[in-house]
Amino acid sequence: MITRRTLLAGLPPVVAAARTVAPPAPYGAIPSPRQMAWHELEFTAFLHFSMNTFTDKEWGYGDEDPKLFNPEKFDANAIMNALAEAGMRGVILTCKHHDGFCLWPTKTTNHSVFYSSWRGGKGDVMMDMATAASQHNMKLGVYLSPWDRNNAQYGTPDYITIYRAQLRELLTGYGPLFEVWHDGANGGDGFYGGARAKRTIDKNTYYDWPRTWEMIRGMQRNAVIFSDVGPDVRWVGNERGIAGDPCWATFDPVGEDGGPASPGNVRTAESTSGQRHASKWLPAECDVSIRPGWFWHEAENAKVKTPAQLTSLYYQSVGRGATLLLNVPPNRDGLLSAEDVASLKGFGSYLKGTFGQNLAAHAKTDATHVRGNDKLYGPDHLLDGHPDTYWATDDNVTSADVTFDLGHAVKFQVIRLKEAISLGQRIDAFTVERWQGDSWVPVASSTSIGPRRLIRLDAPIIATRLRLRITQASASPALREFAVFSEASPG
Ligand code: FUL
Repeated sequence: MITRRTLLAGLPPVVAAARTVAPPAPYGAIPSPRQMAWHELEFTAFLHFSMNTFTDKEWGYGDEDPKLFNPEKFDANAIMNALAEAGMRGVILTCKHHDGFCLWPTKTTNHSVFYSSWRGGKGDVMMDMATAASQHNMKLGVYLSPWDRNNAQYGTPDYITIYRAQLRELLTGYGPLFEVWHDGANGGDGFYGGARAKRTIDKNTYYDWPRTWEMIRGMQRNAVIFSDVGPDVRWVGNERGIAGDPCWATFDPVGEDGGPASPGNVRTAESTSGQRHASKWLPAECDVSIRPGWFWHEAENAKVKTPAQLTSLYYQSVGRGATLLLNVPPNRDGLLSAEDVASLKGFGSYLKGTFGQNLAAHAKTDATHVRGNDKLYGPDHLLDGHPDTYWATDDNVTSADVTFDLGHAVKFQVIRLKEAISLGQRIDAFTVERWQGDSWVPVASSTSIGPRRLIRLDAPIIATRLRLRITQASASPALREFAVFSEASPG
């Protein structure tokens, strides 16, 4: 007769254990599978490249001659290579900025590459990017500005039909996309097909965003949708690339007047830190340019952020659980400038040199609490590098410690923690200590973890034993990683 005992005895220990101690129930809002995949990207590129590159502007009026667009040496592979080398895992292209010029041969307007001098009107920037992205194992995303200063219909319902047709072309013609990006800059002066007028729209109602988002879901199920209010990823509330500390992954956006929020109408002060215990999983993305402007300008070639500045931004965005969307604008040749490539290279080697190896990976662990005393939830999982395993405690335990015996003196400067976010954001505060002489001495304390928390110490320290103390949690902790790293020099 097959009993439960004989059945379990035949299974590998981990599976058998899975049947005896149930995992913790999720706490609060939890990420969707598309958000889970997006969190793993950490660091992605923005490419602001368009008519403005040739007119030396940041916001084109919309009356520019399409013939001006002519990036003779455009090489999507070279661009992609530099981005991938820097450690970026995805790239978002400005398919259309506010001036309305389209980087793909759209059927919806005459204001596109099709009417440019570039490749005799036969070029398609988006297609080249899609091909290069798949060759470099990079994800591709699109930015399609809702505001269109070229289009005669802007401000009327007909423009919404055009905008959606443009989305349809982009979302059905270039393979899988990871992110669809809409900004909140909307309405104002423009060419508008020759009207040269000022057109204002109602940010809450004009675009009927819920209908557009539904359409996007229908075409690209796995793509996250970004805007000031999500629905998948929120703007961090500034263009400096800096998340709040703490930066909670949960957020309930509210309009500037306290009413309903929409892209372009949100209390951005609250976007930076999110809100603990909000009802939506709506993590922050930090967009920032490697240069002062979003587009390439000759005059800014000497103002490219250094690897050390990028490193500092990385800790203030990725290190606080957000994603870093770093803009690197191609120049008039259609290539990244040497200054930008050099900086990316320096920063990329910092990332590789620093995060290649968890120096605590072989430590002996010991936890004050383990869920059901079951190895399946044991503290070794903090070190196994596996994305799906975690250390957890029983439901009623909201403070607990893990000690790490490193076996020998280890010098490090960076600490990384990750929660098992499929179970929600559970931890409110923690401390890391080292054993010094005859007592535990605090090394660092912090609050939110979520997908990731990096702590960069002012100077390297040496330790043989470390202790992680979860000092406050809203639900029993479920932690995926504890790691320490030695910093490489930036650049
Ligand atoms: C803003 C735009 O107005 C800027 O030009 C830039 O594209 C930035 C990323 O988003 O809303």
